[in-house]
Amino acid sequence: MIDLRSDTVTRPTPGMRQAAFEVEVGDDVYGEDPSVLKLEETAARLLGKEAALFVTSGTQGNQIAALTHCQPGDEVLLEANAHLFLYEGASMSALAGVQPRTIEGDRGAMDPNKVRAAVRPDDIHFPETGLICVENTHNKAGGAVVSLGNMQAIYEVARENGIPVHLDGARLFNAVTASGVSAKQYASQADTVQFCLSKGLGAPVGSIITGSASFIARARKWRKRLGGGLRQVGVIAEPGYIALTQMVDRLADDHDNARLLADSVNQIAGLRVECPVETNIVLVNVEGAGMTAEQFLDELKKEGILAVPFGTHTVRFVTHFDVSREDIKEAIDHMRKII
Ligand code: TLP
Repeated sequence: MIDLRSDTVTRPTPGMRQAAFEVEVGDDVYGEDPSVLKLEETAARLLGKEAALFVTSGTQGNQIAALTHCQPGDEVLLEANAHLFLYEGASMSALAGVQPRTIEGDRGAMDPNKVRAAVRPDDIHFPETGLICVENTHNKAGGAVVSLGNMQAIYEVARENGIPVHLDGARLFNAVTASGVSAKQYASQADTVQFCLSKGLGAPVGSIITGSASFIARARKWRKRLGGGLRQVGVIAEPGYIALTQMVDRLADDHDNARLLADSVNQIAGLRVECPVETNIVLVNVEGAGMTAEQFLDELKKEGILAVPFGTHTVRFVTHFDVSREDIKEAIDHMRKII
């Protein structure tokens, strides 16, 4: 199988497995696991924040951010196709008791003027605007990099109004790799950042939230309330540390492979790449081949290729550590055959 469903399918490297085997562990709820402490310190330093918290997943990180920033009844502004809005089971509403309000973006970037216009005035009828969320790279926009300038402009609006900004940086290091802008620079345009260790960076489990020391102290309590206070967690934190310190540079290979996939797909009549490929995600429209996404995916599966539907006629392919350039060429050959 050539699995292009997501970069979440990457398996831990032999080095990560070995580290998990050998690592010295302690009880993290007592703050005694050396690997977790090392990972959190490293992540905080890398992003230029006071503190960091190791959490089980990107979804948990985003939800802890919403719970820590907001009060029930608040409104959260976010892009119309944000992961937080589309793919987290409405957990913001179910858990934090907040109301999401979406703003249609352009390749994942919200217009700062629209964000300003959406901030609620002080009026007894309205919710308080409790949080603004930005996503970078933007998954549903095909791995688009949201520019630092756009993030700066949104952060400006947020500060004018005393509203915190949370960055869903599940694939922040893909944005860093593609743009040359550092993680610290992106993180400086948000109060809190969540990024995933378990996507292109290859760790088996885990995400990080970074922010001020007081925010992280409150977030730690929310993590505990959600049952996310783990014990001898070094067995997953140590692979996470390897992901963060050794796996960032290789993301460029995934981006090259995504471009190869996109260029080759565009040469197959009936298939069309929907948007520019900036990172490791390729959205392919199959309507011209007279198929729905599901039909195309069924045919792909028969050929041993996996991808996911991203719309009626849109299929998403994600390149990652466990697919080689050869695999991409093979996948293309199968697509040609199907067409
Ligand atoms: N995205 C997954 C699916 O949930 C769609 C994927 O395969 O892309 N933020 C963004 C931008 C994400 O893309 C994801 C995962 C998350 C948050 C949630 O991370 P996890 O899966 O660790 O909860």
